[in-house]
Amino acid sequence: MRILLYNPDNGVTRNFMPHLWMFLLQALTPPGHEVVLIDGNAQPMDEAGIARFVREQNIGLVGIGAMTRMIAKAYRMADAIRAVGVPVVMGGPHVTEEADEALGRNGGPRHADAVALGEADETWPRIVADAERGHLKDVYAPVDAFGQESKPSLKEYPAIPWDKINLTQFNLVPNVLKRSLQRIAEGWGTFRIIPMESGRGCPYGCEFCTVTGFFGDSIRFRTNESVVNELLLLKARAKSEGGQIAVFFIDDNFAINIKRTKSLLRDIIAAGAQVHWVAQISANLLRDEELVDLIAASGGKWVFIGMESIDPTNLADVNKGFNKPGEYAAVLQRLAARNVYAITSFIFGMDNDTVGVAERTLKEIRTWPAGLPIFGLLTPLPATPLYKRLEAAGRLTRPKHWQEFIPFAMAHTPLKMTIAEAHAEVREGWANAYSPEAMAQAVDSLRDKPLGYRINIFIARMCFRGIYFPQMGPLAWLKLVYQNRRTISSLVKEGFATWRGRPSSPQPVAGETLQTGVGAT
Ligand code: B12
Ligand code: SF4
Repeated sequence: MRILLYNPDNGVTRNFMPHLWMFLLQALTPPGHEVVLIDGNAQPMDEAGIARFVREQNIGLVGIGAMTRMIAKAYRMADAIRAVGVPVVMGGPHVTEEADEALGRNGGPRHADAVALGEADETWPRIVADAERGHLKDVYAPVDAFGQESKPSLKEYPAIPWDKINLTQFNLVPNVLKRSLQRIAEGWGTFRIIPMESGRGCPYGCEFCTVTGFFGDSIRFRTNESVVNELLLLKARAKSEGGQIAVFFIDDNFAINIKRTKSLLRDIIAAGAQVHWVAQISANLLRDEELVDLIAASGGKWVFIGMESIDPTNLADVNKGFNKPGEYAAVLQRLAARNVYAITSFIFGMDNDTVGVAERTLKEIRTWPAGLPIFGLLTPLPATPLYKRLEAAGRLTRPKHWQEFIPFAMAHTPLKMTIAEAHAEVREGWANAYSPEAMAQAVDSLRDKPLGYRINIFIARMCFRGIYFPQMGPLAWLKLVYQNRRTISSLVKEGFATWRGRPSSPQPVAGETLQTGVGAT
């Protein structure tokens, strides 16, 4: 049977990274089937396109996975596929919580022939077998022979054949530049960010988060050996292609067991398996100097930190009191001292937020080492404790917000400001953190570092800005380049000087803007 695994686009940005579930289920598919992957972020498709594809390619089963924000698109695509007679099974966090919606049991239309609840590592082979016999069940739950919930241990993790998988759709280097960039240094003809997990689960139970409910609070890890082997495979592939690879450890909290993380990082170093990597780690776990040393030595470049708020009352409200705003600066400095930088994530619209929260947060951020701040709104995702609390209090303004997804729009009323005010705060956060002046300031704050670091932060910031400000077409990019022309020309000049062998003292970037700049780091 030919199986299509499809992940819908998020409708806002081009995702920088493919979704792991597709590769994992492909690797877990019993022999004798062919699995085709399409990520809508990299290969946009509409309803007619996918219906044509499944017919022409003789697809016998389609698996669709989606987060809440993509579910409306996922349902539309599923409807189009089912209309041409091909069965659809859906999985992932949204349908796990809203299975009745996907199966049309709550009064709405049916979108899926079957739903896989929770982690599908062990149910997927059963689903494929049932589909082949034409006997799909409505619901597949991860339970053992006694009907008890069973979670994959991850000790027997499948080897994802990264050396053979066709990754063309996930190359971040534009086609026109591929050839020339292939010749630079060790080669930049391809650049891919690959998702990898080393473990699952987070016991912290933050109120707005799906993870503790979905993966459970039992934390499970792969063996160090299987992670190291996967890294070595990816490294070898990048080398053979004259390209680059970076890994995103998608674990919810990569250092949740510090002892284990240290042992993994030591094994990565010992095996020479270092690649540049990014991981999500909560701020409280980054107090450990030895851990941060190992992060840097094993290739860690960026750490995603869910800071959420600089207000302890807000943090306590969402059960994230383990975050201590007073130590954010020290954590970021500890990382920056090892050339590791942070993606700092903030949520506005929390119950203790008032007008001015963006500026108060930006003021703090400006005192920290340069990084990549991101701003979002408190969102009641289905089945989270937050959803239940707001629903019980009658505060949900769009209880089924996912049915008509609107990016950066609240679905409930905050307590101390209006929805419109919360939206304005998010806009102010993005506009100020990614203004040409702030970009110049970030680049300049790294003036004592080699040029590569400054180019890196500049490019990363240009891309991150796109999470909020649509910059999909060439025109949008040209405008952005024009706005940041001073910083760019300064980086280019310095690059030329370095290339021609002249020792160049790092130049202040965009001198005048610095004087009016956004604060000092
Ligand atoms: C990596 C990641 C991202 C990446 C992007 C995704 C990517 N390219 O991989 C980044 C960092 C960009 C990201 C961003 C966001 N993310 Co995110 N992300 C994750 C994270 C940490 C890992 C995902 C993953 O690969 N997990 C490992 C795989 C193996 O698990 P899985 O995807 O759930 O798949 C298993 C099952 O669900 C099932 N399954 C999944 N799909 C399918 C399909 C079929 C057919 C079947 C049978 C089974 C099946 O089988 C798999 C194996 O067991 C998860 C948390 C988590 N631990 O899952 C959050 C998570 C998915 N993200 C979440 C959210 C909310 C977001 C954001 C909206 C946050 C924000 N406010 O901006 C953004 C928006 C993303 C976008 N642009 O659309 C939520 C989603 C909750 C929900 N109900 O939708 C999660 C669960 C975290 C949370 N805090 O609650 N994210
Ligand atoms: S620490 Fe992160 S992954 Fe864990 S519950 Fe909180 S938000 Fe979710």
